[in-house]
Amino acid sequence: MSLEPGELRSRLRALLGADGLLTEPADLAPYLTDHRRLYQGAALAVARPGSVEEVARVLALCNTHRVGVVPHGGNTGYCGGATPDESGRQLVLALSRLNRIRSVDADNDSLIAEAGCTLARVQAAAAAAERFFPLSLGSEGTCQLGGNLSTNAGGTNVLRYGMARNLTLGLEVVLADGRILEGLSVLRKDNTGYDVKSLFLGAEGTLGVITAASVKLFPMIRSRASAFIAVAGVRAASALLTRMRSASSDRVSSFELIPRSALELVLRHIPGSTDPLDRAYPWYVLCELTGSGEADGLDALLEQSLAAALTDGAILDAALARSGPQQDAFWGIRDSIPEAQRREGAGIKHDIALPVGKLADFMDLAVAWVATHVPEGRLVAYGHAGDGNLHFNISAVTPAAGAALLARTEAVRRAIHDLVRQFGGSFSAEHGIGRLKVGELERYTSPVELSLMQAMKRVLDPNHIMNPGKVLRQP
Ligand code: 2HG
Ligand code: ZN
Repeated sequence: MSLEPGELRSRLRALLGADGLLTEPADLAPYLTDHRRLYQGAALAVARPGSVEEVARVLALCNTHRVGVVPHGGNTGYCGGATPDESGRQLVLALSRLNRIRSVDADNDSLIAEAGCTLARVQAAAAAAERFFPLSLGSEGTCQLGGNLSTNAGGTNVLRYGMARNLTLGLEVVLADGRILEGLSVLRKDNTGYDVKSLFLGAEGTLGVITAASVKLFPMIRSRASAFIAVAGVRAASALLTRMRSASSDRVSSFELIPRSALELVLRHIPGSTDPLDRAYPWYVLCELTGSGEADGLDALLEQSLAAALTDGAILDAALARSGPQQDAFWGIRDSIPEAQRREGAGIKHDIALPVGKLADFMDLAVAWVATHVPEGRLVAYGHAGDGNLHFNISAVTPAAGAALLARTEAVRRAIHDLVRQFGGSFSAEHGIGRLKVGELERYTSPVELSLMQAMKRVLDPNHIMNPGKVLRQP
């Protein structure tokens, strides 16, 4: 029952009004490529529904006529999950007009927001009610809640609060056939059958479109103590994590590992950045303790713990942030690593997770492997070490080495991911699968689990219209 593209566009225009449908090439352009510019797609049009009912009508129409639909949030993903394919026959479904905070319930510590709200807006709405929404990522000013939930985003507070999935109480989802699943529960306890919402978290829009969510809030953060700490290596960093968690009554909320190579990229490419310490060290940790009381004494606690660690030789040096701007400067370094690496030139990215206790053993082997097998590359492995997630990235040693490095991408990826598997790790910790890692999912997922995923796809999207070719290969 395929419709000719012009006819489909006029039906969509009738459903959404002229403002709700973009068809001009210049208007479509920003929706057709991903943040990393890995993919350049084409599309029939971009639908911009202004209500859940409009999303439902668009999906029902597309389902009837077998038109692929690609949900699109803030377009900050790393795996091409929000980019249409090259056929020009898919419809991009932008959620940005669904951008209301529907309610904030401070007594229940919950908030209901629509998918197109930026993450920063959700955080601000929580803060306005003196509450804290802990999901936090470098792209929070641009990324949207729907995308965060659809990719089960992680970020820098996972250690204390968990990933997007752990912060979700309920979802409103439009299914492929246009039915609306109204599941905006704000309950923390609700054992009534299967956890259906869980299917849509991390499904990257392949099973339905998340249009709104109820999420958990927490007591407002009123004190923060941060330090930029030099350590000898990953083993020392892991030991420091254990030590800091016990010493602080588990108030470590972020524990980010930064190698010297990453700090050097930031110093080279990000204007205004400065080295927090007065000499170079091989590895650093950005550690932050947070608390809900004004006078939690976190600065003193951090200072004393680090002084003891220095005396014991557990760390090499540390700079404590003495003010908000100093904390922002530490976070500025951490958050600008991806941009600095992009400015440096060609690189290969891996988003891996390992059991925290195996991180150092893994790194011993992986660092040696890169040094031996990838002479064109310099390792820039950084990230959320507190929860075992490293961005095991490799930058070209010189601009001239870029092409040779990229030519090895597949072989390097295979070697690193095979090693990750040997250590019981994951080849995609927080960036998802999108289009980029469909082959990896097939390689590293057990046949039983993969067949369950395919079965769920068949039940929820029998006509394969939902984000076709993402997560699972098109049959
Ligand atoms: C981060 O932690 C992001 O900064 C991006 O997840 C990681 O660029 C990357 O590889
Ligand atoms: Zn990350």
